[in-house]
Order: sequence, then structure tokens, then C-alpha cells
Amino acid sequence: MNNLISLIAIAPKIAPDDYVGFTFFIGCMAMMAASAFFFFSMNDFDRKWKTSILVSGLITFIAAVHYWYMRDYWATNMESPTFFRYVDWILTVPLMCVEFYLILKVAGAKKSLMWKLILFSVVMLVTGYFGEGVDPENAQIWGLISGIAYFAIVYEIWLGGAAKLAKSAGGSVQKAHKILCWFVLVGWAIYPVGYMAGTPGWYEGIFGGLSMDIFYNIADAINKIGFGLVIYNLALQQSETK
Ligand SMILES: *C/C=C(C)/C=C/C=C(C)/C=C/C1=C(C)CCCC1(C)C
Repeated sequence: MNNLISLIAIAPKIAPDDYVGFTFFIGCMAMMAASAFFFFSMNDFDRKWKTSILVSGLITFIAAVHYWYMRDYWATNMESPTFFRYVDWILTVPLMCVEFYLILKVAGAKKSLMWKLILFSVVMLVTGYFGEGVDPENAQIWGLISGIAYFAIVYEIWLGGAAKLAKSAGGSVQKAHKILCWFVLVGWAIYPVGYMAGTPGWYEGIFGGLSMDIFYNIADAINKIGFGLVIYNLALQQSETK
């Protein structure tokens, strides 16, 4: 009977030294709070910016739901929730590509730009999933292919078509684009480091046994919430200067 009760009312324990479990917990709360913030502020902006804020909220909301599951999964099994992690990313990273498109629409961005970024991001994530979840013996090779797709994104937004559009848009759009570019170059670079900390390869041991999930959880909080706040700030400026 006692076992049954504990099965129904499962709230797995988090040990005081379970830093990974802690970051899953905090990550979950932060994503929830950010979602509430974005959703409730949506109506302060005119139509054009509403969609961008909505997408920011969707990104953190989708992450909040996945963190809810990942937090549980970690607490129960003490292993990386690889599946939930990648389902989260395959939904939220393309939405971040949509954000680039939405803010550059004022400068005449075409849908093809959005699809190009989405395609690169899907290649980056699917190959990453293969390296982590399906074929870890060849994690280095999958990671390399994933890294190339990542650089294709970096190139496109920093130097390619998206960069040109941002330049022609000028003003606060160009500034916001630049900040988002930095997020992708620096904030997103935390992920391959986490990958290297958690998969076998020539790089093994460099990261002193730090858990891959610590890297991923910190990176997610920075990138998903930070990204959204940049968009929020841009929408605010655009609404004030009108
Ligand atoms: C909200 C989630 C985000 C912004 C996730 C981004 C994930 C990446 C940039 C992952 C990149 C990877 C590589 C560049 C190589 C190794 C495999 C990955 C998938 C971890």
C-alpha cells in the first residue's frame, strides 16, 4: 500500500549535491516565468510585433513543458533525457529562425531565408541526435557534420543574406539583429561544448567530467529567455518611436 501511494504521489527527491537536477528545476521555473511575461505583454504592442512576442513566448513555453518532463526524467533515472532534449530543440530552434525572419521582414526578407535557416538547424539537430542517442561510437563524426550546419547558420546571419537585410533595415532592427547574431555565435557555442563533455571522442576528459546537461541547461536559459528579451526590447523601441 505504501508503495502504491508513493507511486501515485511521486515527487522524486533532489539531493542537495545534485547540481544537474537543480538546474533542471530552476530552468523549468525560469521558462514558465518567461512565458507568462511574454504572453501577458503581447497586447502592449501593435500587430506587427505581436507575432514576434508570441513566438518568443512559444519558445519558452515549449521549453517549460519539456523541462517539466526532463526534470522528472533526470530525478527518476539520473541520466540525460536525450529524447526530450532533442524534441524540445527541434521545435524551438526553428522558431528562433522564424524570429530572424520576422524582424527582417521590414527590410523585405523572403520566406526562403526562413526555410534556409530552418533547414540548416534541422540538419544540425538531427545529426547531433544521431551522435548522442543513436550512434555514439561515431559521435565525433556526427558532431562534425552538426558543427558544419551550425556554421552555415552563423555565416548566413553574420555575413550572408540576413546580414545584408539587417543592414538595409538600419536603426533598432539592425541593432537587435546584431545582438541575436552574438547569441548564436557565443550562446549557441555552449551546446557543442556540452556535447563534447558528454560523448566519446578525442576531446574526452577536457571538461573535467562536468555533466553535459549542466551546459545544455545553462545555455537554454541564456539563449531562449535572452533571445526573447532582445525581441521584446526591439518591439518596445519600435512602438515608442512611432
Ligand atoms: C533552445 C535551444 C537551442 C538554441 C539549441 C541549440 C543547439 C545547438 C546550437 C546545438 C549544436 C550542436 C553542435 C553545433 C554540434 C554537436 C551537436 C549539437 C546538436 C549539440
